[in-house]
Amino acid sequence: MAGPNELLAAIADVGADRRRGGYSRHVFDDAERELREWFVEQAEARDLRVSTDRNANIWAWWGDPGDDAVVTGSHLDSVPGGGAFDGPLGVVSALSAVDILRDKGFRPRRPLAVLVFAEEEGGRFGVPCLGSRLLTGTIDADKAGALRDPSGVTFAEAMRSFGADPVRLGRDVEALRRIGQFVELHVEQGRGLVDLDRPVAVASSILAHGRWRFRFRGQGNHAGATLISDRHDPMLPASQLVLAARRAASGVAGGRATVGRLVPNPGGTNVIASTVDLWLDARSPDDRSTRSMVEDLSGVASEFASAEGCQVDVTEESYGGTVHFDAVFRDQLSGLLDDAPALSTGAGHDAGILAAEVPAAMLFVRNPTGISHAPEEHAEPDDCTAGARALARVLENLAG
Ligand code: HGY
Ligand code: MN
Ligand code: MN
Repeated sequence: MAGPNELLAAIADVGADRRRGGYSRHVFDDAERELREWFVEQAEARDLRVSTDRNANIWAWWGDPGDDAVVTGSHLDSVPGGGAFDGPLGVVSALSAVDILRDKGFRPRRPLAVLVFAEEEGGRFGVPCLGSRLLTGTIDADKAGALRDPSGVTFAEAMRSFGADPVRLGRDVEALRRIGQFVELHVEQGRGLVDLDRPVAVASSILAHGRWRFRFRGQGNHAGATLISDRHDPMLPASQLVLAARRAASGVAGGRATVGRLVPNPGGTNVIASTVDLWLDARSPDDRSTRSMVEDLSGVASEFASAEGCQVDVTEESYGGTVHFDAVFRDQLSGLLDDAPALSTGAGHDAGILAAEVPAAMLFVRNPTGISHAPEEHAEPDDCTAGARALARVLENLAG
C-alpha cells in the first residue's frame, strides 16, 4: 500500500486554487466532496468500515465499531489558499499507519478507527472545528445549522444538498463513548522541531483563541462628490482597529491578533462603504489575557467609530480556552517515540476540542519553514514517513 507521500500526491490536484495559490477545500464544496470520496475509497480498499455520523464526520473502522476504541485522524478541509499538509497529512498518515500495521500482521485488540472531521478550519461557515464541536456538543446544534456561508447558504442547507440529514446535528453520546483515546497527527505550524532537529514531537498545549466579528457602520456615499468633512467612512475606524490589534498583541506575552479578513459593503472603488466587517482572530497562552485583549480592542473600536461618526458592534463567533493535553498520555507517547519533545501550539485542532471529553494527544511532524495556512507550507518526505511510522507505533501500543 502507499505511504503518506504517495497518498498526498494522489490528491495534489484536488482543490488547487489557481487564483489565490495553495488549496481551497471547504466543507461540502466540490473539492472537499472529492476528498471525502477519495478517503472512503482508500478506507474501503483497506477493508475499513466507513460511515458518516450525524455531524458529517467520517469514521473508518478496522473491525467492528466498539467502545474504548483507539481513534486517530484529522481533517481534509483547508483555509482559503492553504497548504497541502494542514489536515490531510494527519489523514494520509492514519491510512499509512493502518498499512504498516497490516503489513506486519498486527491485529488490534481494541477497536481502532480513522476519523475525518468536518469543517475544521471554519473556512466556509466561520466556526473552526465545527465537526468536533458538534460531536462534543460544545456548539448549539441549531446555531450550527443556521451558520451561513458568504453566499447565505446555511450549514443545514449545505448538508442537505450534500445528501446528509441535519436533523440530528449535535452531541453524539454514542460516538463519544466509542472513543477511548484520540491521537491526531498534524504538520507542525511553527519551527519548534527544526530548532530541536527532531522529525516528530508530541503536543503539550494549545493557545486560548477565538474569533470576533467587528461590524463598522457609516454612511455610504460617493467617493468624489462627498467632502471629507461630510464623511462617515467605516473604513477609517476599521483600519485603525487593524493597527490597534497588532499593538495589543505585542503587549501580551505570547499574544497574537490577526485581521485576515476585512469586507467593505458594497465594495466599490468609487464608493464610500456603508459598512465594513472585519474578523479578529485573537490568541494567547491564557484565557484571561485573550479575553482582556479583545475587551480593550472592543473599547478602542468604539472610540475610533464615534470619532468618524460611525457605530460598531462586536460579535463573538467562536472561542476555545487554553488546552493542556493529558500529561500522562502525552508522556506515554513521547516515551514510545524516542523521548519526542513536547511542543505547545498556537493552532487550534479537533484534538483540542475532544480533549475536554476523552484522553487526546497530538503528534507533530517537522515543517522546515514553520509556515502554515499558506502555499509554502511543507514537510519533507522523510519526515512524513517518520510521522506515519511514529503514528503506527503509537496505534500498535495503544490497540495492541
Ligand atoms: O485556526 C487554527 O488555529 C486552525 O488551523 N483551525
Ligand atoms: Mn489550519
Ligand atoms: Mn489543521
